[in-house]
Amino acid sequence: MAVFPYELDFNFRIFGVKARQIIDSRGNPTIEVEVVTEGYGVGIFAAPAGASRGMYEAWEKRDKDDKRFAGKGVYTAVKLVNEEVAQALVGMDSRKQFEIDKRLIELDGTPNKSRIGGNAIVATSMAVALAAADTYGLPFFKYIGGLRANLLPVPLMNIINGGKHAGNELAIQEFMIVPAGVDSFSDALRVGCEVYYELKAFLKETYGLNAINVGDEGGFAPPMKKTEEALEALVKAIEKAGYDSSTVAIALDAAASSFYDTEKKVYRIDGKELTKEELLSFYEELVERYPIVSIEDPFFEEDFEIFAEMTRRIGTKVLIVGDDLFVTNPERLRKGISMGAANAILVKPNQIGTLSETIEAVSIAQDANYRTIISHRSGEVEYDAIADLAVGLRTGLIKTGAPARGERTIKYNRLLRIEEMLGSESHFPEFKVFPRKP
Ligand code: 2PG
Ligand code: MG
Repeated sequence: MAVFPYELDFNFRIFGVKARQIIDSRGNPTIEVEVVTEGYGVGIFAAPAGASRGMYEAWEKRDKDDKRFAGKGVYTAVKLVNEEVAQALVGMDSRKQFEIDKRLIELDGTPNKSRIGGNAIVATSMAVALAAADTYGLPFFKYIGGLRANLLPVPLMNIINGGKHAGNELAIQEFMIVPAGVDSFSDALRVGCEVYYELKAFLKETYGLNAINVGDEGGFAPPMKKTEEALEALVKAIEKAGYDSSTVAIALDAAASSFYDTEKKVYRIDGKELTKEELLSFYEELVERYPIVSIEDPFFEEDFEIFAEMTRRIGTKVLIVGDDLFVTNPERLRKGISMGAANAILVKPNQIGTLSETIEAVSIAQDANYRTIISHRSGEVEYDAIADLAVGLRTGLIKTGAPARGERTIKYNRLLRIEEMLGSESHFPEFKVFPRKP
């Protein structure tokens, strides 16, 4: 096709942008944006929300002074999208994602997207991309990645919740299973579910009925106090399901900023106060004793140096993932790469606010041989686009909670459908997406 008609293809022009307030998986309001093109392509997306948010994330705009929804409403953000943002985007070419995101950033005019709100911007940015894909008649992962979009991700499934996601005393926020030693995504999901059932039975038997209540991401929130208790439970569940560490490994998200005392400069974990050096030794010990392949946010999000030290010491054995550390921000990621801090990045579109910047962060990471993990938030909405992003951007890894609760399963189920769509073209990463085989 010649270039000239491309520009003249008005089907892709944005015809309308409409925002509304809906609620997320915690019952909190969030903004949903719908974009329609002149060729009747429709894209719709809603901003998820974190509980353990990084300090440097794009600003989540909420109506603090409005009593409705206890000050958590997003009415102002909705109004801004329906008026200002809609006016700015209507008529633009929905395929020109980078131009559109630039326009959104300029329109906002603040360094952390606080005027219009990162939540409003991410919902708009993603909805535009989804509308363009729909106008083409392409599945979203194909629109994002074309023929290279054929790598299904290994799921990191959070089946024991602690930290800010649960009402228990576990300092570590997420205890995940990683069914990586299989040949396909569908097998990984099946194995993950089987371990989840066994964990439920084990917890009920050992800790009583209350132990099978679940936290924000659908993982169990048993009344445990110590890190090792949770790890032992995972190991038991994996064994009882008939697997070992050659099939199912373990990943942690410490979300350590949430148990760091910035004044005393200590980490409160397992009833102790640890210095960062002591905490590092504690992680080293855990990695020796358990089949741990990945540790996210092991330290406070300002301390790039200790991330670098940990990467030097055990980065060849385990993924060290920056989430609150990098907040999907290309600038913070570049700084981390230059210092050798971490060797993987958690990728959350709403942390940075636009799809373009998310893609940029993934590209920088991949070029630097950092692993990339597409991720949900603890407060989610029943949308599946991040599943497509994982395949489209070939991240090889996805983190989207327990294989339970609709706002999590919608992502897993989407990956099943993508795998089916790709058929024999689909690939699944080998265990070597992690630094070593456990
Ligand atoms: C995390 C996320 C998602 P939250 O820390 O990785 O699991 O939690 O959305 O609360 O920041
Ligand atoms: Mg995290």
